[in-house]
Amino acid sequence: MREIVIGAAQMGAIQRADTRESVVDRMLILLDQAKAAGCTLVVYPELCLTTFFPRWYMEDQAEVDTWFETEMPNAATKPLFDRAREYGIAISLGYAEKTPHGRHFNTQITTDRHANIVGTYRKIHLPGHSEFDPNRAFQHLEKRYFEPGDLGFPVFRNMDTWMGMLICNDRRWPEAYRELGLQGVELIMLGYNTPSVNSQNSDEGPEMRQFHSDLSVQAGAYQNSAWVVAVAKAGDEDGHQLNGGSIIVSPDGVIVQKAITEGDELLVHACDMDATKFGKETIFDFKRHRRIEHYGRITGQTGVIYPDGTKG
Ligand code: CDV
Repeated sequence: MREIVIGAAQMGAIQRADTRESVVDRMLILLDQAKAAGCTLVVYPELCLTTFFPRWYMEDQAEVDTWFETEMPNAATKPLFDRAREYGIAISLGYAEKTPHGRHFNTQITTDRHANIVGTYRKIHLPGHSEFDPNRAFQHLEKRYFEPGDLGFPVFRNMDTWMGMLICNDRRWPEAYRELGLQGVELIMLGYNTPSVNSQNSDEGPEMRQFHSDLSVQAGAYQNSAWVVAVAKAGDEDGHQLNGGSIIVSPDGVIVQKAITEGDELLVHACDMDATKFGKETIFDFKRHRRIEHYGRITGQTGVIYPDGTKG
């Protein structure tokens, strides 16, 4: 048995005016709760240090850059790293990263139990658009503020486990999980900010959005026989509602923990990494059952091409 007691640290709303320091104070409270519950790993959401700023249209790059971190840890997050080290708890969190070369990524990092960063992932599937769209109920400008991740889908060894990360929209893409699955991933950590209503279809509300989220995460877990921890930033951010519904999913695809609020809330589950073995050695033993000679379109083609040659 290789057990990791995992805390999924859902976070409630962060308003545009909230400081990073006030957010880190909330993250420290969740970390204290995780320590009391015996957690050795805590997962925080996507872009968890600020409000979900891609909903705001900005033209001034200097203003955009105020939402980004140029180093990690930094002055605001150092208390989190210090306490995580003191507690011996590994942490995973998402933030907007500006690199020394001036590149902008939607990033998640994971530390070991000594607060050393041992894994970095930069979001590959960026949803939304890059210019102001008057036809949407609200904006989703990730394509404007970030470039697609340049690190692929790394899997790294931490806490005697093969770990990987995804970020929000990535969870809807089976290719993303499979990239991790093909590296033997046992634990996938992901954070999300999912607006409760589709900006292009007001009929798609919170229940359907939660269904799609759960469906994607459960399928990704089952089909790769891995634990998946999916953690929301939720609640009302300056009048914009985000879904909660954070979950911890077993390698069978079963939800073993689910958030019941849309605020700061810690889910705890003792996850046995050896529980990933059965699926990986039987129905999803990739080396025996995959048929890559028939999968050429997966990497050779982006959009739909119908059999008559017309493009979708
Ligand atoms: N932050 C996200 O990536 N949000 C998307 C929304 C726009 C659909 C998501 O997949 O939840």
